[in-house]
Amino acid sequence: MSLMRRRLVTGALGGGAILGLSGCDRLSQSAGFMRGLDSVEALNLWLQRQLMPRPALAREYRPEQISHDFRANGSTDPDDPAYRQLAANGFAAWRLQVDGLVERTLALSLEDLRAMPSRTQITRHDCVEGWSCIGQWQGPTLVAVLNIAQLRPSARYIVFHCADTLEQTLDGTGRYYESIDLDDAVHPQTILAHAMNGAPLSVPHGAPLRVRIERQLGYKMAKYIMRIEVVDGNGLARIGRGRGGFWEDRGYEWYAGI
Ligand SMILES: Nc1nc2c(c(=O)[nH]1)N[C@H]1C(S)=C(S)[C@@H](COP(=O)(O)O)O[C@H]1N2
Ligand SMILES: [Mo]
Repeated sequence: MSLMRRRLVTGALGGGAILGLSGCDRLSQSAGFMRGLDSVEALNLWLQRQLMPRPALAREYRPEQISHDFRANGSTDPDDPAYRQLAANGFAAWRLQVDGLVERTLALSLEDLRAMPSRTQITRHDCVEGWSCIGQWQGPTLVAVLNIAQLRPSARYIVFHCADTLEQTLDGTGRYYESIDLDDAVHPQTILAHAMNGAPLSVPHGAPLRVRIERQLGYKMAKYIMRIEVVDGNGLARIGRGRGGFWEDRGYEWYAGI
């Protein structure tokens, strides 16, 4: 079966992680193939919504089901100097910037975020590489933070800008970033997690803050978040290489439904 067919079928069955899409570090596509992917991706998204509408809530698990050893993946110890300096001081000087199409730009400290009402959820993390781990996550909902900033009417996507550079490139497009639509942004399980398994989020898992988007694959769940940018319907084209995320820029699907 061709890769494109396989993407369609796995997407339609909703089993992308289980049926084995290529690993994060293995997939690289030519520009020509990427253009071909757009229509397939649109069809895949359509099929997924027709046959497998996004479930209202992702499954939540019991405390005894939490994985003893939650694997860390991708960047696990960013060496970017600004990040290292923040980490060395316990992220006291770190601020979450919230800007773009908002009425009020924000600069929230870790204390600000910890003081907000939070949600705690035990969920399964599915990596596109084919492994899964169950963990407990705690933090304010993304929508609560967005409501403080107040979205402008033209807002369509939420972009997470991260501290880590996963690939060294001359133009800076090797920095990790991700994006989601407003449907996922306002979802009750979409949280900005500052704690994992009852402890402050560790550096391997994205300290000081990472997002949880429980109906999508692991690569959507940006770690080391520095800035949340709200953009309009054309906004993703202006960021990175224009496809809405570090891995999307390298061939992965933007909507990574499980
Ligand atoms: N900033 C950043 N976020 C990231 C990544 C990364 O390399 N950098 N890797 C992604 C991938 S592919 C996965 S599977 C998860 C891994 O999260 P974990 O390290 O907590 O297991 O983070 C995602 N978010
Ligand atoms: Mo992943």
